[in-house]
Amino acid sequence: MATERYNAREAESRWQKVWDEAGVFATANDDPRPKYYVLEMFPYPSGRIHMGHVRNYAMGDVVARYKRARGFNVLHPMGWDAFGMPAENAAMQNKVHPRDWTYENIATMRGQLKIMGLSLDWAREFATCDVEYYTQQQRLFLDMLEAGLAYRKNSKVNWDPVDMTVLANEQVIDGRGWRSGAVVEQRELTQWFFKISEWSDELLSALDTLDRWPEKVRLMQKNWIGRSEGLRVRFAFKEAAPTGDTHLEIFTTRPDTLFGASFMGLSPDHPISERLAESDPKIAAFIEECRRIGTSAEAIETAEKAGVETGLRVTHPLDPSIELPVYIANFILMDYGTGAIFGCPGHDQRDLDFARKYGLPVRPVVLPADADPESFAIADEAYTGEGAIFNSGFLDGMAIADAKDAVASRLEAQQVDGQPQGARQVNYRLRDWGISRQRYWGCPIPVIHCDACGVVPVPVADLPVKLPDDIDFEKPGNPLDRHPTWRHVACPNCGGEARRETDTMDTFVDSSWYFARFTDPRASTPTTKAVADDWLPVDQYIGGIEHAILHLLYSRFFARAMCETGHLGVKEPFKGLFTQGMVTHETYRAPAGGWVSPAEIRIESEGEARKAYLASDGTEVTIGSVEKMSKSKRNTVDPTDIIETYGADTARWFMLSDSPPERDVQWTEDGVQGAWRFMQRVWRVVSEISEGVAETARPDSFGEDALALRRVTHKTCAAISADIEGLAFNRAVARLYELVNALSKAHQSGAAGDDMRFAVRECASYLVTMMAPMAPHLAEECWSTLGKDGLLATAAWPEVDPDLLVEASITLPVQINGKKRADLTIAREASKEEVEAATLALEAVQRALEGKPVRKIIVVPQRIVNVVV
Ligand code: ANZ
Ligand code: ZN
Repeated sequence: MATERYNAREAESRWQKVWDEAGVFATANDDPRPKYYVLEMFPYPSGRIHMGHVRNYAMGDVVARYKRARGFNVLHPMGWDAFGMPAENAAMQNKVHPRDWTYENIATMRGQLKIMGLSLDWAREFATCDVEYYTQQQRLFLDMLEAGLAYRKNSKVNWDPVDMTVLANEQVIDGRGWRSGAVVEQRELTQWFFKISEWSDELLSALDTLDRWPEKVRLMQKNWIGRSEGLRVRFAFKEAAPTGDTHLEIFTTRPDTLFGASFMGLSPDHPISERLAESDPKIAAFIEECRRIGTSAEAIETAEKAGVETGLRVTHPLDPSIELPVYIANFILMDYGTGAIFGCPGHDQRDLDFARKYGLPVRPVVLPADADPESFAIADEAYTGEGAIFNSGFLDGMAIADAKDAVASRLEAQQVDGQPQGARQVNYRLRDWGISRQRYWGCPIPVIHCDACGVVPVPVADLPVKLPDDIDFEKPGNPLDRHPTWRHVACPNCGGEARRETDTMDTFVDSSWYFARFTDPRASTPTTKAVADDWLPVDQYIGGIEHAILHLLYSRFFARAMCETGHLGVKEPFKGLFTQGMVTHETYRAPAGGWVSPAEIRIESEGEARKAYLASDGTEVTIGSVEKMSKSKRNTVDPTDIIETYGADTARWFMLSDSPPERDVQWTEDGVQGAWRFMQRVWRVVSEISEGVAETARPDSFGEDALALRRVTHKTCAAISADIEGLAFNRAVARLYELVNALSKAHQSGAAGDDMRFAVRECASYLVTMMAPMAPHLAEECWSTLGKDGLLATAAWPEVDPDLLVEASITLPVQINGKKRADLTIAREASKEEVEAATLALEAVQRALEGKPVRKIIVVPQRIVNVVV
């Protein structure tokens, strides 16, 4: 029985064509079956897909195919996150239009995805740079503008001097632009914002409902939103400030430490600081220096604490005999709280650093449980732990929480200038989302500036505001600004001369609602609300942890904004979230030190040792550490090469097999070959069975061997179903290896008889059905070889016979006087008498009884045996 080798390349393209022509992955919105929406984070069309994509999409495809087999109407779409800087950089470097560069990349990558055999509804594909898509995004913007969710304000911005654009705080990493790496500067500009702070509290509290999200992602979002409960306190100035203020208002989360205050601090951007600078050159110079460093949270964390005295003084609100000096300090942000603080060096590290530098008193007011109040002192580290309040008058002896409350109540009741001196307040770290970008390749913000009318929204009937095609990339900065005609338009309101907004939207906007657009991608409105509400939330979203904060938070905001503006009725876009690990590979270094790519080397095993040589000239190269695949280390493997050599199924299989999906997976040549050999083995076993084992009707009874095989088959099926539901793909794969072993053993035992023939055929058909989500082409080929009807891609998931899951024997714990002494394995159907007899016959029981007479044996059927002596 000579079986030919499985020719993956030939079979894969053949089945892809069959699926395509039969339209098996097209999804109808009016399908009556229950819905299931599975989505992988859509790719940026950078040029070619990488192994991370293969892993991500292989996982999503397993879920999609499995759910389809389980009778769901599955939505599994694909698109392109297509606006952004790289297209403009390519335009500048290679003189190619960003649009052409982008669409060419999309065409290449679409082709690469197609050879992976993903069960996608390609009819729903779109790119965010498609005019149809960004038209609808402009419409959403106009609705948000009307609802007060989009607004314009003057603000300090992070300016990337290389990319010549504004960056969101989140795009500044360690004081540098996330893309260019240039040191970010502060500039004052008028910018567009989305009012994400509208839902700070809800975005936080609703995290509790997202029980199918990784805990760490929820925690990251929680910290990002950064809710803190505190108190605003008004400190009276001894003499009014030059701004005329008689009080300095601060925000604190630690009112319990108020008696530990030793100075007041103002942000360099505080109005009082700015006024003082007008007449005090020293203060002016200090503020100037702070601006140079920047006031981003990152800059402030890293800079040495520094300040300058103002000469102003305030009185302590709880003890008028205490006076405190007012400093301007570089670590206080203007856009948090009130831009002013009281400094408590004993219990805040920044304040302590500051106090040490300027010789200010350090007075501890929280006493750790085991410390002595007489001798407890603060050295280099502020004490931020629990304890009892001391050195604090009426607060002495209180716990922190009680003291916070006591101070708040006292200051709320205390009046100054006819106003309460304290007011409880909840603060959030989350800032509104600045979306203005001074770039060409993005969605134009649809407003017009008119000298007479101000900011005028573009009327919906005039949409889209299309990007001009003729564009000059020779100079840095925003090409839309320099375009000779594009920006000049008539005011929609008064008809006078006016100018278009030349800012485009942050590309995070594009990816904040694409999941909703997929539900009806050709609609002439952003969504068809009823359709979107049927499909959303996405049941399973899969992507990288790098999007844990921004993309997911912005999407959650957008869903709420779209609810507010009538485009959606679902507030949480992603019910289930899974973040997959990365794909890693060994690194290789040439003698001269440069990185060498895996494609350029050959590995030889010499005994235990592995050595690597340049394929071109045999020079030995050093095998380095295993790292995330990256262009910089040149340790990438091109998915297309792998697929051409081994086939898509092998690549998919290996990606799913080796590690739990949330962990990193190391790509190795051996691993891929192992996966390939397994594909061949499955093909061989299934072909042999299809030729050598006749189709048999279900017999009335089964012999022991046939029954054993059927038990394995059905148990495996139940277990794999649970694995896939739990996204434990590697475990599902491991079970398939075992099932093939069992099948092949049963088949080779040569056991004949209808019962065995039936069991073997059943096992083979279950096997290929269960392999289909991971290795769909091979499974389809096997299905057809087995002579099955129709396409496996549309076949139902196999049924599990519950009777076959029941163990023939059962193991019961045996207790003697309530203490566990032994295990009893016995036939599940054994009678009470049989169980009693077998228990007493156990050697461990005999030993434990030490010859004592047994008073009673209690048998709880299928649970436990208790022997009483
Ligand atoms: C006194 C104090 C004593 C503070 C103490 C802390 C510890 P979170 O929890 O992150 O909200 N703060 C207030 N406004 C600030 C600003 N604009 N820039 C920099 N720091 C500011 O932080 C609130 C705490 O950060 C506040 O509580 C305040 O210092 C400081 F033992 O007040 B605290
Ligand atoms: Zn006008």
